[in-house]
Amino acid sequence: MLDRSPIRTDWTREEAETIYNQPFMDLLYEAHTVHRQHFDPNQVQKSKLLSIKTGGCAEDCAYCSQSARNGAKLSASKLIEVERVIAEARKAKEGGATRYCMGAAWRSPKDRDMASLTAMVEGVKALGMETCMTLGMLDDDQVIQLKGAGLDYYNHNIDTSERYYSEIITTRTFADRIDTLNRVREAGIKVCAGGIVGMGEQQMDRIDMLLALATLEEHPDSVPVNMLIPIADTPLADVKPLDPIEFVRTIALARILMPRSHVRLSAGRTDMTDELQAMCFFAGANSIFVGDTLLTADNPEEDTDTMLFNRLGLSAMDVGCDGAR
Ligand code: SAM
Ligand code: DTB
Ligand code: SF4
Repeated sequence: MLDRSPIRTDWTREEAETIYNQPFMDLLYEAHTVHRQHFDPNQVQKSKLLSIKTGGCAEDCAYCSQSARNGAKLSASKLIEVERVIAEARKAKEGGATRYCMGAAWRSPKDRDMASLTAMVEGVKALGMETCMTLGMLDDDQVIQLKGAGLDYYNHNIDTSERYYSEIITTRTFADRIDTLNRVREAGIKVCAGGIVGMGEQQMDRIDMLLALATLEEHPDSVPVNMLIPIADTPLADVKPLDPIEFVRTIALARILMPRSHVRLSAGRTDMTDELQAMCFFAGANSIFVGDTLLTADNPEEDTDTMLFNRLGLSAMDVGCDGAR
């Protein structure tokens, strides 16, 4: 019997594979047991996303609508005004979101953008919300400035396994992503790091992606698991959809390997049934993005999520309460 109860960063490939491939009912039972040890299973955190700079990105991520190198037709915008960000965050708070996540289609921020970015963090924090940003790779000085403004979380996904990485992105390396994650953690900003599944990867890539996160010096505080949203005209537009059971297995493995992290059921919920989402919550997902748009793609309408929460007896986690037991 494997010892699975403590928080571990020394998981092996064999252990992760054994967990992932066990009979589905055993896997669900194990994941839910771990989940209950650390969280209230009836609480799900709600985060709201805003694209603060859309399109025209220099990177070539094969899944993304915002890459200037993909054939996608999204036009590039400038960084939006600080006041607009704060006004949108206020609306999100009124709608029940406790964390506000601001995303930019950049390889990395320019130094001239830092004053606006820090003002956004300060303004959103002043509303009593947790702040999160996702801006691409950061250098030491940028990390220090964001920490100084009070940024709570930085989202930076490793997206897939190291092996599959170059099939998906060629303009940066897996190691570049890990460097930024280490810099963010060392500065004392909480780390949000996950990836995307359903990009034509093998099962071992899903396992290795989660293993890479679970064997970092510290587990990320949040682990978004995105189901690929196929975007027309991108290289992954016609990839074969992932078996939903494999998706639930991925969520369950994330929960078991990283018991105290918020596992976020992220992109792709518009194509998921209520039953599939319920199974993901049972397997340990306890965070979602709310609002009808993610960064550029669709997300379920607020009413749809309210109905889902009511059907399942779920409630939203409060800010300041991370839900952990
Ligand atoms: N440019 C920054 C970066 O890449 O780190 C931040 C924004 S980027 C859009 C944030 C994350 O969204 C990506 O790392 C990826 O995991 C996810 N994402 C982007 N397009 C997606 C898609 N079509 N389906 C699912 N997830 C997607
Ligand atoms: C994450 O892992 N998923 C969110 C958030 N972090 C920034 C983004 C999902 C983007 C989905 C595609 C789009 O909206 O363009
Ligand atoms: Fe740019 Fe981020 Fe999209 Fe990659 S995922 S193309 S870095 S916006």
